[in-house]
Amino acid sequence: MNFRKLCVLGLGYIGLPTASTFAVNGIQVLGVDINPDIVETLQNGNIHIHEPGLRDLVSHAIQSGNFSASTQLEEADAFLIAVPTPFKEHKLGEHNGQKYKLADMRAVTSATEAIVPFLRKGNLVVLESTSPPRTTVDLVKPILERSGLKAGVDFHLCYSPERVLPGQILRELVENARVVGGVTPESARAGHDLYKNFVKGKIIETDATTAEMVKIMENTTRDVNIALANEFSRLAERFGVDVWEAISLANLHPRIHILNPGPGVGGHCISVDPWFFVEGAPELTPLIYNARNVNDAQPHFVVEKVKQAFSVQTAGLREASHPDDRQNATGNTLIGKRIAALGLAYKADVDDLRESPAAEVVRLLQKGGAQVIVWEPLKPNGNLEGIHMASNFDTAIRKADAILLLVRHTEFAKISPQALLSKTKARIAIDAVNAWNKNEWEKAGFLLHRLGANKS
Ligand code: SAJ
Repeated sequence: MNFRKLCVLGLGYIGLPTASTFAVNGIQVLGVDINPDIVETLQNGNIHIHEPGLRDLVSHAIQSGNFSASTQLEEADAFLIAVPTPFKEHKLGEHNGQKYKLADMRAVTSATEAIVPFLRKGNLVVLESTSPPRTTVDLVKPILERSGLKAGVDFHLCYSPERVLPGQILRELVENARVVGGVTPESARAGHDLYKNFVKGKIIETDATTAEMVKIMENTTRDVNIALANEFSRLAERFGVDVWEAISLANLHPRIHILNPGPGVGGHCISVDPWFFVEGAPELTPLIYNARNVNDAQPHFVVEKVKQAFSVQTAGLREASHPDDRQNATGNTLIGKRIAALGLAYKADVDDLRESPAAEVVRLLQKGGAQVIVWEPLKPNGNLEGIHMASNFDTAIRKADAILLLVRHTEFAKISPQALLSKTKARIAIDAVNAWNKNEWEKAGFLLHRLGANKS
């Protein structure tokens, strides 16, 4: 099948890179977003997202004459839906007393409804938004069929998950293998033909529900494995072991690859998608459910580490070498303490603050009585309710009692403790992401506490 014109619904982290990539590969693309500010920003030649290379790509797309943005759809050969599927803010599901989060499918529903008046015989519709299994056949298909046309007969319908890693989206979009699941084999073939315009990785055809499940399985696997690493960090502290050393040694085994512990799992994918399985089958998903809860609880563990750092300082110790020291850290140690938190993004070297575990740590510290100032170099004007952002690094650290590293941004990993001495009164540092070298920091005169390490 040949596609001359494509409508991309949703111009966010996935929609905009995908739309521009199609445009620079010769397809005429209309990018549609319900947010007029985003459309205006793009029409003025700016972008609203930080992603390496995206600014250049979008301007090439615009210069090619193939890309335009609008709040209104038009007829096209293909429609691609890339809108968010977050979870519901105020409603939880429950199974045997265990609460779980529910997918909020309103954006997918209204994007699909918006296509109906423009749908024509021979069109292709692709859903890319990560969605609970069976969304394509049970939600999207019936809505599109309100047009009077039949999916798989009059028009093609596919699910194709995006699998790109924020920070490397442009490269992975082209190079990663692409799974295209059709409601019929012909639909999958049509999806294949669309993506082959730019995908260099393999394009594999399957059915729509398998493609949906593949995507959630990928992110669930990562979530469960991170939960395991986070649990190892807790165990290592209990047993007086440095988890980072232990992980690097375990990973010498040819079939073991343990991920990194940290302040928790954030972002709009890995902390959300596993709930789609739990929602679909709560009685079949105890492991997935518990892993989610382990990761959601990890910010509390970081807060305990901070409390411990202050109480150890009071006791005149270096890193607590016995588990009891940890338990002795009282809830009062945070009151009145000034903490400079470095990083607010959900992970290293991105500017995305959504579902950020760093923000959760900051909120918990504040709840505990600490005054926290945050410096996020990739989003200096970021605005999260109740969180005090510094205007620069020096202001954040100047009057701090402790410096807490929450995100492993490259520029934070490069910080020289020696150079900090004259800029801050803090002599306690807490590293939740294993970016700083203990010897180096202690040589400079700091007490460095690392998550997952109580080794003296
Ligand atoms: N994290 C850890 N330890 C690790 C790795 C990550 O604590 O060892 C944390 C990160 O700091 C972050 C969270 O997990 O808070 C998620 O980060 P990530 O880099 O694992 O993943 P995302 O959410 O940026 O992107 C994922 C990717 N999925 C997989 O790697 C299986 C990406 O390929 C997907 O396209 C994306 O989700 C998505 O859109 O679903």
